Amino acid sequence: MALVHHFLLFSGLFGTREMRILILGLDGAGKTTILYRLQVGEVVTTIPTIGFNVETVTYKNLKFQVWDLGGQTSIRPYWRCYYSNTDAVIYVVDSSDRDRMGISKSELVAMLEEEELKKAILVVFANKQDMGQAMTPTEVANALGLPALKDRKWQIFKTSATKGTGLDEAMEWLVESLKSRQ
Ligand code: G3D
Ligand code: MG
Repeated sequence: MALVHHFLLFSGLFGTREMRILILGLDGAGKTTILYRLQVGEVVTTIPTIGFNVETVTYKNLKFQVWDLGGQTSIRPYWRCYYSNTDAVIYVVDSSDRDRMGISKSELVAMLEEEELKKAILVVFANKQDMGQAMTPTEVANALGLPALKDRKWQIFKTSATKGTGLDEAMEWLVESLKSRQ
């Protein structure tokens, strides 16, 4: 099933209520590539005065917002402006970046503690699976501490954003999960 078909499902299923999905992860994980892969509309980049990029794609009543985690701690409080009414978080990991897996975990853990994200469904994209040295989804899940998550609906998928593989399956799971939660 093509991605666009999933979004038709999304927009049909959830009526007029806006669905908000954050795509987060360390820089270089593949978030922007994934956003363009969704091919549902124009990507608008805004740079709030505080100086971090937020990329947004709006498709009907669906809103995807993307920014990089990690780096400066001083700008973190400003992320909160974007957390409200978040239905799902797509967390993107560069599976071949073993050195930064620990940072990726601590960023994820910190983010999941946000009150506004307590009910958000978590979909992890173990991205860059086309790279020879990529960790398997199970290895990524364990490195991120996913099995220990409490009161969180989550799933991990292997993806290659550049090859376009795995994205359909992941989005399909997300659609079904959001549907069953309505
Ligand atoms: P970000 O938005 O999370 O910071 P980007 O990440 O989408 O900008 O991707 C960072 C780099 O990784 C890009 O390469 C991009 O092409 C590459 N990339 C993204 N997804 C994959 C993937 O699944 N496999 C491989 N091999 N590369 C991927 P450049 O060279 O443009 O910086
Ligand atoms: Mg980017």
